Amino acid sequence: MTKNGQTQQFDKAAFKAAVEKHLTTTYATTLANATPRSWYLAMGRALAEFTTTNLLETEKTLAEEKARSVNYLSLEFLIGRLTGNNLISMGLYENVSQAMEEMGLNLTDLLEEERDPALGNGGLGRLAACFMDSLAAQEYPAVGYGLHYEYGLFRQSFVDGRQEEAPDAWRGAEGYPWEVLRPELTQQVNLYGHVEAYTDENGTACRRWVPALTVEGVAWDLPIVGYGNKSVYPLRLWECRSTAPFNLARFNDGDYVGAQFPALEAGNVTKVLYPNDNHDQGKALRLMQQYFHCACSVADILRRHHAAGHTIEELAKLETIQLNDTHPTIAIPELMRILLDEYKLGWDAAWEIASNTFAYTNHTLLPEALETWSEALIQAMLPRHMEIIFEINHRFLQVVEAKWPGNNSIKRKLSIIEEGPQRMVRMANLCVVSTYAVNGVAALHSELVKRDLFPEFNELFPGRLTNVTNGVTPRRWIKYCNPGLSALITEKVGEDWPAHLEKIAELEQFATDADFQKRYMAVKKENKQRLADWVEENMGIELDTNAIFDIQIKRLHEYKRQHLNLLHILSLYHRLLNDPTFDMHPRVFFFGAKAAPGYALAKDIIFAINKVAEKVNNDPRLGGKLKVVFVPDYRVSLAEILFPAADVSEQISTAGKEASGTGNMKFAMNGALTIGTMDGANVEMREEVGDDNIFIFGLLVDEVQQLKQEGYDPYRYYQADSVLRAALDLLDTDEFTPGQPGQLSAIRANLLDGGDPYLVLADFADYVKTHEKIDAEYRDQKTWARKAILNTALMSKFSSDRSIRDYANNIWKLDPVNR
Ligand code: 73E
Repeated sequence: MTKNGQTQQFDKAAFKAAVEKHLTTTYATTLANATPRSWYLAMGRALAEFTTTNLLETEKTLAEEKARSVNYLSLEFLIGRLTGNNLISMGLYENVSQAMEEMGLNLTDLLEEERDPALGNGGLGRLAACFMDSLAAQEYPAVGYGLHYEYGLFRQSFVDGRQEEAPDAWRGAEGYPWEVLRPELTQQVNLYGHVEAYTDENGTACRRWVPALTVEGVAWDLPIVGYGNKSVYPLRLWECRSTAPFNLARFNDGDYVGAQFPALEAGNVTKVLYPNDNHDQGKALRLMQQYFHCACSVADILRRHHAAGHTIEELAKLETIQLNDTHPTIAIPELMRILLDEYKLGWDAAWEIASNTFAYTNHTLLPEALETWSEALIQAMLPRHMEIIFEINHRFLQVVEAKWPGNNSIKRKLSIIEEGPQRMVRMANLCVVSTYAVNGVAALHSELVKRDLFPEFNELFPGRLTNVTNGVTPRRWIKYCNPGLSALITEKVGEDWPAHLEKIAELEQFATDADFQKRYMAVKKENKQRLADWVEENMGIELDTNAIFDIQIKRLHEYKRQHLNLLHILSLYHRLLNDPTFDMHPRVFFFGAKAAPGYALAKDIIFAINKVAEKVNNDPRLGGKLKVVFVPDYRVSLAEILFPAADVSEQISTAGKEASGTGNMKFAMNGALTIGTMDGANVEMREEVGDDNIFIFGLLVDEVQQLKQEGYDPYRYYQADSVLRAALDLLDTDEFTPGQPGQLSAIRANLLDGGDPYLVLADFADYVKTHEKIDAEYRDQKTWARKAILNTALMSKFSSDRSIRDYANNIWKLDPVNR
């Protein structure tokens, strides 16, 4: 790496020529006719020439070094735009900016031409993207394996306040400039059919799968560029294609549509990302996606392993496979099938390899998100895998019997197969039984995994269940998205903090420095202005940047309690209109959230917030003190504007429900103060910044559990608290939907008669009181500045570099390989 972080030989004239060449030969346009979009595409292709070369070089080095690597298997990688981020990692941002300027173009504008690749739903997919960035930055040998969805997460718009969904063709008609097709890596994937017994040439009884359908997996690589180094790792995304568009025999029989059936079905497998976050829908096509992903990935891992000259017996020594939640679990029986049926290993030898290769990350305790698949479905689609799952379970239940002799209720509870009218396969149980490590994603969550989800497994396999607290990449989430803050940090602690976030702690000494406070708050103000400009331009709402910017951005889910935030807003509205003594600092409440298309209450909450926003933003009686902004189509590129502009970060899930959260970390790094419950990683953030620099409220996990056990009665809170009552009752009027009362009643009904499953009412009073404290403290700008600076300074633990080092040292046993 050179002094300014440049890892590339950069020849400006050659680069400009390459851009022009792509403009004409790849995109068939002329210099005179080129649109900003064609310039962006041509620039992307010119840059991808560097990354593709380095990707191939990195592959070669790692094979030659016989390095141990991690394979990160995930159905989701929410990578966001690559161009700006890759320029930073390559150390070429300034050079390219200058080159483009010489061609009469503004780099910042060109970067806006890129569509977000939204190949994920929320935190789980975004975590996978941060982890790839940190693996590459620290040169831990890695391949990310995912799916090449034709359509990413739906695009959201609001029509009269209601969410509408549109398909997201993220690659555009021209294709994505950063991706490279790897035809030589194509895999065949089998489906359906039956299992047959046969005797091999040695007289051994064997079994084999006779599939009914074969499809093709085509690999597209996206470059994950190591920050400040020369390594480029592949994010390998599989696209499903049909092997033969026609079944000739059936075609000749005159069955034209039937002959195309395999093509139609195969063409659908990687069409679209399932839009559910923290929810399992159990659709057959989703199981097909999962198997397709696993079959291609496992085959590719074995191909690399052999190409590097290793034997199958050495697999667990050289490769580890991390399962990002249970979505890629079917990779376990897939590897077992290959070892048993293709390599002809005995069960014990195969199990020894497989169970030492896989590790599993649990991301959620929510019962509706724990995956189960019907045995009948697996049996039909993957008959040999079902046999292998039964055998794994059979042997596992013998271990349970040895530990708890004669205890059938424990066996029923731990069994991989759930008995019932429809037998179901519990994917999490299969994972815990078949992997060498299982981790939760924050300290509290991992304790709850051990205590509440898997207590018997923890006894049976001591040491297998551990914690790795999540993190986020400081490259995208500070350096790239907050250039003002980044310049300030660099001035005070030097320029290598993005790769060594520990350095950021040196800012602590400036927290009380009046001059630094001023400059830090000036940067915050600029970032608030950038967001206000976006809102004005895109939504036509005018905002005052002196107001407190209070932001909740995450998927819409009851457990995340956007409706608690809404009730607080309603209480402020009520008090501003009815209590002449009530005073508050002006505040803008921002929301950004997509609801799963089938999640009715979540969509009702979006509608309610939009309706309240409409009224509040136009009500002169409020004197501009209260504004509500629900940004449409919340996505990574919008997050990059929202996080740096926040004064207050809303992290208000019911304690015990949010496994970690990662937005909480991005906000705090960028100097927002958190209002949060003792949930997920909030607990560890409080440990880092100290109780004075975070606003904690609400019931603790054990209090939540106790209250539920005692029999929680939301009406008690409704009757006892007149502010709460006023807020809830507003939802039953036509205040926000003139002439149409009852349009917002579903939320009130869910909270009162529906039993308030996430204890919104129980936490309301403390939440309101804590917001009053925030209001008071914001008025003292010096104190606020000190606290905001301390939040930035004390967040180094939450770099995903630290998370990856924890995985590498404690789970994967992986060493970096420097290029
Ligand atoms: O708390 C977050 C966590 O920060 C958790 O809800 C989320 O994962 C993040 C990263 O660890 C998560 N997403 C899912 N489960 N947990 C999920 C489940 C099914 C489909 C899609 C996503």
